[in-house]
Amino acid sequence: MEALKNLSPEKVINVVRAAKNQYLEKKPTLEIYKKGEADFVTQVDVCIQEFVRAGLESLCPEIQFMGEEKDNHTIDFSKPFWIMDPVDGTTNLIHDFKCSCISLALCVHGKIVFGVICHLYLNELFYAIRGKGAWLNGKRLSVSRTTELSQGLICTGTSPYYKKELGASVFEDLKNVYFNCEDIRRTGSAALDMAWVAAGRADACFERRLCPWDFAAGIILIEEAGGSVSDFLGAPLEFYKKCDVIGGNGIINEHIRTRLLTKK
Ligand code: 2AM
Ligand code: CA
Repeated sequence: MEALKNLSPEKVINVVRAAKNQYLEKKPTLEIYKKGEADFVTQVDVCIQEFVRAGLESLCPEIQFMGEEKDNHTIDFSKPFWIMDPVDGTTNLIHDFKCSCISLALCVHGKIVFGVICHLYLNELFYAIRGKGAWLNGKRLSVSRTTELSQGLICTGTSPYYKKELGASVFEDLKNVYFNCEDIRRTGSAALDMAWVAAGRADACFERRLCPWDFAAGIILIEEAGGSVSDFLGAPLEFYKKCDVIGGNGIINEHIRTRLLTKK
């Protein structure tokens, strides 16, 4: 927790909020570049990342910065680092589907100690501090109490960047969960799925092959709200590679895990 000692969570949250506000006020032109299959980056992603990176650097210059829109190969994982997705839900942003967020987490000695997820269109800012709970606009969050998968609302993503490679097995897994739960939701933002699990709005979420910036802040939100997060085998997530992610209230996670044919 050393890195947090001189760091005010409020100041970090204010940087994230300011990034959202300057985006909403200035709306940078939506120039779109393609990174891979169904995988895009816009001028908005780049502007928000640079705004937050610079703000964090002035607050705490010794903490490294890992961001989706930069080269991260020099990160020393044994030292503290931020993990940021400037826009989680970029495809939504491009379509004006209004379901995107900024996601920022602080990783210290392989553990997330602080996380913020800020909805770009709703007045909803989620944050969590290790040992101090998960919060939404000042209200403490708890995961749902649902115990039966048949009553569970489950968020998922379709891993569209790996459509040819994973598409068939993703939909096989989806079918197995869908026929045993109340219903499925697909927002297009893994970070928001996780924030909404922390808020008890959904009972669990799962998606294959997510990047660390998609799930880092969501981990601490769900855990501090009383739930749990793991990969499809039940192992903790790691922050230097892509992971298959299940987050939930802790009971529903296990029900989902048994329904997934694809364990890797
Ligand atoms: P993004 O909107 O920041 O691109 C959608 O299924 C989820 O997967 C979103 O959270 C999306 O984040 C994320 N995602 C996008 N590109 C990805 C990639 N190349 N690998 C893994 N996850 C990705
Ligand atoms: Ca992104």
